Amino acid sequence: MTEAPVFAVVGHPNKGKSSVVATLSQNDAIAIALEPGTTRHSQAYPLRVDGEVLYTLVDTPGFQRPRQVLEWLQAHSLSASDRAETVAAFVRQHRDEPRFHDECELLTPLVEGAGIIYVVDGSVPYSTENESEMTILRWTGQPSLALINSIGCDDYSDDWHKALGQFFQVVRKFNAVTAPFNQHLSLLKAFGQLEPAWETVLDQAVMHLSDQRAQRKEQAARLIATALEDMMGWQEKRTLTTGQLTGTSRETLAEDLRQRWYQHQRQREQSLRLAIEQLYQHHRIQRQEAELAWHSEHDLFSETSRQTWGVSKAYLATAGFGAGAIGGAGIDAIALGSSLGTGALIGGLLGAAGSYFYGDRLSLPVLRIGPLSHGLQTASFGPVQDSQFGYVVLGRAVDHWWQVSHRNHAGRDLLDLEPTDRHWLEDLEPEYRHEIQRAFTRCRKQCSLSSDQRHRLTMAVEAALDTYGQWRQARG
Ligand SMILES: Nc1nc2c(ncn2[C@@H]2O[C@H](COP(=O)(O)OP(=O)(O)OP(=O)(O)O)[C@@H](O)[C@H]2O)c(=O)[nH]1
Ligand SMILES: [Mg+2]
Repeated sequence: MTEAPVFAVVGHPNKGKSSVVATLSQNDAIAIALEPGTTRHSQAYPLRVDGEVLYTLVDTPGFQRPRQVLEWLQAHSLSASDRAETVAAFVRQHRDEPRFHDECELLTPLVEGAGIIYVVDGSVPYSTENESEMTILRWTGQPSLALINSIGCDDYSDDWHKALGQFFQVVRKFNAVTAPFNQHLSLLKAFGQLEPAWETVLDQAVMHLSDQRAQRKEQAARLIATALEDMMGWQEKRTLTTGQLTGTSRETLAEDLRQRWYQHQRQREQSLRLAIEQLYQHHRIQRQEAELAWHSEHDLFSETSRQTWGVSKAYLATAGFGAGAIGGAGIDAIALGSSLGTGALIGGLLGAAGSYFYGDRLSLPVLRIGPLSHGLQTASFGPVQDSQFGYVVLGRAVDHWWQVSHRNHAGRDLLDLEPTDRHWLEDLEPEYRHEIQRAFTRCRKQCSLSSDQRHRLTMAVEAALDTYGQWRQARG
């Protein structure tokens, strides 16, 4: 098989070279910073899929003294035919000279056969200063592509385009932070067309990356479905002796189990988020909501979450489950203390800790005390009595997945999970809506799903991921 291509990402200091490397190699560990001179040494970052290297990006320091280098090259070249060899000779002779350290670092991969990705900032005006470095790069004779990566808001990309077109075979606009995935693929294809030796291997890379993206979505659906099952069926339990039961007030017991139940749910959501982020090779995302930030609007149990992600009665009615299936029935049952078994008790219903559980619109988990057996009784709290909780978890999970799967690895901003809109679910096919609702009801009643039911929920969640993506796209 042909060796995987290597691309050196080169340019002026502080123009987004490392950002391009981070995005194209899907590596968020690469140092990116406001200060010029962040990258001091060349460093190779292979992109692997299933253990196979598809291509390697080399991050490099920026040019420091391009005019002096070009003067040296011009003084030592006899004809156009020896230019690449003259660049190699420059590197050999100046390797240990501190003043040309950065040039030697960045030219070495090119001398060794790497393709060129030249990065400029299209938000600042074109300057002839760049011409020395572009000339040096042309002298290497390597396949070359220029990227206009706009860091600021102004746009001088037309001028850049014209100038770059004089030096590079292909010129593209590519914003390292915001470029969508299909633009990554299109860059690879463009490179394949520049260099026939790389065409097949880059076509395969495009295929592998597309397959990987589809598989990641399937895996994300599985992770979300499993979390939904866990959270909808979760019960906090404690075994008590008769003495303990009479010594502890039921209120205290209910409060204790309830705290644990909430904590579990919050932590489970956090662990789902981490798993999704790892799936997409994002290991350093900072989220706005801190773990257990109970009082913030970002909290799973906040009123904002309910309003954003909960579904309306009308939605459930159209899902074929009638308004009676939600809210009211559960609350009535608790209030009457009926159908909940011996000793059922409402565990600190409303009000405690403020934001808990969506005011009076949802039925709450309740404390249940099982029958006495061999001097022991089991107290349990949960599962949640209402499917609405599942929709809140689902909406938050799908939104988080979308943000992570559309985030480039050059992104360093906080992940902004600002609430959007609840109505996306109304675009989901009815059969999948039914499937989700059915799964929620089963989890509440049976605490878990059979493997077949879990599979069907996963399919429905995957359809929900697609629906959410389309819905976001339609809204720009
Ligand atoms: N908004 C925006 N900012 C960017 C983009 N690319 C780079 N930046 C910012 O520009 C600055 C420099 O980015 P780097 O990727 O470190 O640039 P570099 O060319 O590797 O810099 P040196 O290693 O110092 O030569 C950082 O503050 C980045 O966040 C972009 O596409 N959009
Ligand atoms: Mg850098």
